[in-house]
Order: sequence, then C-alpha cells, then structure tokens
Amino acid sequence: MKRPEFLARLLVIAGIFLAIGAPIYFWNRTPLIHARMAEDGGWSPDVIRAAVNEPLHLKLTSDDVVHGFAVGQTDMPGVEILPGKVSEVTLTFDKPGIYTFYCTRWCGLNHWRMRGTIEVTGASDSPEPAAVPLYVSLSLDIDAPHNAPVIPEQKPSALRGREFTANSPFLQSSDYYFTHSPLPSLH
Ligand SMILES: [Cu+2]
Repeated sequence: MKRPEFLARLLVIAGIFLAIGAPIYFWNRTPLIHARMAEDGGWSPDVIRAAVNEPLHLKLTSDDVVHGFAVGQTDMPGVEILPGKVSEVTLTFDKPGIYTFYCTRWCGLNHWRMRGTIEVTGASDSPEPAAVPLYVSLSLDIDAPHNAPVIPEQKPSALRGREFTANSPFLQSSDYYFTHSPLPSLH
C-alpha cells in the first residue's frame, strides 16, 4: 500500500472513530440525575451548573415513583421521569441566574419540597438578568417548618379518601358542594 493511500485510510478510520466515539464520550459524561421522594432525598444532585448559551444535556431517572421535571422561568414543557427509565432534556439559557427546577407530579406528602437549582453563569447578550424568584426577593424560607396549630394524628391517605368518597354518596352530588362549600371570609 502506498504511503498517501495508507494515510487516507487511516484518516477515514480515525474519522469514523471520532464520529461514533465523541457522542458516546459526551453522553457518558452527562451525569445521571436521580429523583426520589423529598423525604428520601429529593433530587440528587440538586445543584446543576451551566453556562449561558451552551446546551445543557440532562439525563434523569427515578428511583421510586413517577416524578416530573420542569424549570422555572423557562418555557420548556415538563418531562415525565419514570422509575428505572432515563428521560433526556436539553436546555439552553440565554441569561445568567439561578433557576429553580422542580417536580411536577404529586409524588408524596413533601412533593412541593422537591426542588433544585441550575446555576447559570457567563455573559449574556440580553441586557436584563433573569428575574429573581419571588420567595427569594421576599427572603422567605419556604422550607422552614410551618406547623399547623393542629396536626392530625393520621397522615393523609389518597386510598382512605377514595374509600370515604365511595362510601359517602352525598359527596358525589353537586348540590352538596353548593350548600357546603366554605363561605368567603370577610376579613
Ligand atoms: Cu416528585
């Protein structure tokens, strides 16, 4: 085999390796984000870093029940995260800031605690920075204990609720709701 021909073949082979290998390499570098019910740890990791205008690839899986994934201040549609399966998302942020991501499925009593942040850094073409979430601007600690004056001894249960409704025919009549809905508070 002549030397130029050998070099050309070598180049083609190297090109094929690169075309197949590079996506696999980058795919494997994308960490898998695990979703668990908040009482079992929530998102792991719960802080993700990204750069402005650079696509952020995410792979997500659930270790327990069905969860959802959505990001505040973006128009991305929510993604379902099924136990044992991997969902993929690619996001691009055009403004730096701290974005909140959260679960969109009612996965447990502490579903609303299932949050994490995406910290986006870098220079933006856009003159305005991302809006600061209201609870941040108001310095509210939404995870602080907010105990009700009376705490029921039994935890709420969807199953018990369904049984109660099924065994209470009056709860299925719309008249009941018209006559028993809470009165508006005047103060
Ligand atoms: Cu969830």
